[in-house]
Amino acid sequence: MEITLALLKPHAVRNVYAFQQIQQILQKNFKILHTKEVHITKEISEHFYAEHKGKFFYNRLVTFMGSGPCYAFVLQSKNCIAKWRELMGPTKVYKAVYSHPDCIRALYGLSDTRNACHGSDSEESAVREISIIFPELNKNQLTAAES
Ligand code: RTP
Ligand code: MG
Repeated sequence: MEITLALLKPHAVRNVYAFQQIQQILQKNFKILHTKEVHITKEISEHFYAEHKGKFFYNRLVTFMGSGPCYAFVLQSKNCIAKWRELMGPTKVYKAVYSHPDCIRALYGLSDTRNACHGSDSEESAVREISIIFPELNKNQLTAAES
């Protein structure tokens, strides 16, 4: 079993229809171990997206993530990292629309940055990102959920 972090970004949480549709997709495909509404402060966002520091979209991304509440989910299933990223679709919304018109980012993304959702890209990122967003969970619990 694998675990991953899914984050619904501010504009997708504000859009009630998008929020309900994405939640249904999550419930259908994964066991939801933890969920909460989270306000991602500038400090949390800078830590979370440290790998992108210096890129042209970094400031825009950090500002956007703090523009309203996000919704976070710890998901569990076989291959859930790849499965959730497949359901999200390509990072860039214009590519998503052309190549995977049914994916979440094609349906609810607004721009390359406001692309509706986030998913961890590896087991290491999943544990790191879950610890940032859910600091109240202890790392041993997370590692146990992965086995
Ligand atoms: P994520 O980390 O959010 O699951 O998405 P990802 O792996 O598909 O994309 P990544 O390259 O890690 O980028 C992280 C987030 O930065 C924003 N971004 N904006 N050209 C742009 O304006 C641009 N490129 C990336 C997106 O919000 C992306 O999800
Ligand atoms: Mg990424």
